[in-house]
Amino acid sequence: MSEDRIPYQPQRYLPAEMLARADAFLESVNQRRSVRDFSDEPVGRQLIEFAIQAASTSPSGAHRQPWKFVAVQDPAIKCEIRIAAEKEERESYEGGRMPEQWREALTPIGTNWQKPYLETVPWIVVVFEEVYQIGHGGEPRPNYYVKESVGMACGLFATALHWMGLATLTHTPSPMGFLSEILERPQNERPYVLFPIGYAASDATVPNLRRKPLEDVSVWK
Ligand code: IYR
Repeated sequence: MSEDRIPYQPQRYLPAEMLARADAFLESVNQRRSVRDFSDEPVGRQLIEFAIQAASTSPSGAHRQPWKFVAVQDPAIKCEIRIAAEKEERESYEGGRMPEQWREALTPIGTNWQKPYLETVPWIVVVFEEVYQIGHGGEPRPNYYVKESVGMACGLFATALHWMGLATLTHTPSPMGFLSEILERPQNERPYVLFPIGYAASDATVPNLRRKPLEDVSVWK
């Protein structure tokens, strides 16, 4: 039974130490950028395992942990994913599925339907949301706040990768149904987001964007 309770005494720091830690963390995460130019340099499986474990510490509705991280290293599967993703993306960008206003919003990001990085990267991790659980007798069992839970886990995942010096991109080829087929996932799992993971290429560039300052993203009462 999970009615068990155990003591919890998280680490406390002196006020000055708290500020220094806050500053160091912000300094680090503020250097994270979404990368689309990757190196094909290999990345050890252990690093991906650590990132998945870090992500899986996320809070979740009723502690259902409604996520599955599918880590792909096999070049044949990466190739299949690229072909299927580009087919959908081409239809979105050029087949009129993406409204003009949306395409305009993406102009500064410089994206198009081509996704060569899906084959360059040493790893692709596709995150699936577990829409419902399947009980021991095969019966469906509801999960709660699935999108919120998986979203938070994905934020932790991207942060963990950045912390260890890897680059990634939050990629949502749309629609993503093909990922369930290629990766042979069960009915109760739905693709949520795809992370290409590797080192940034030595000549990688990113758009010169600015982050909203504190006063634009906060309200104080
Ligand atoms: N899924 C497409 C389009 C795209 C959408 C948003 I919102 C972005 O911030 C970036 C891209 C793609 O991956 O290209």
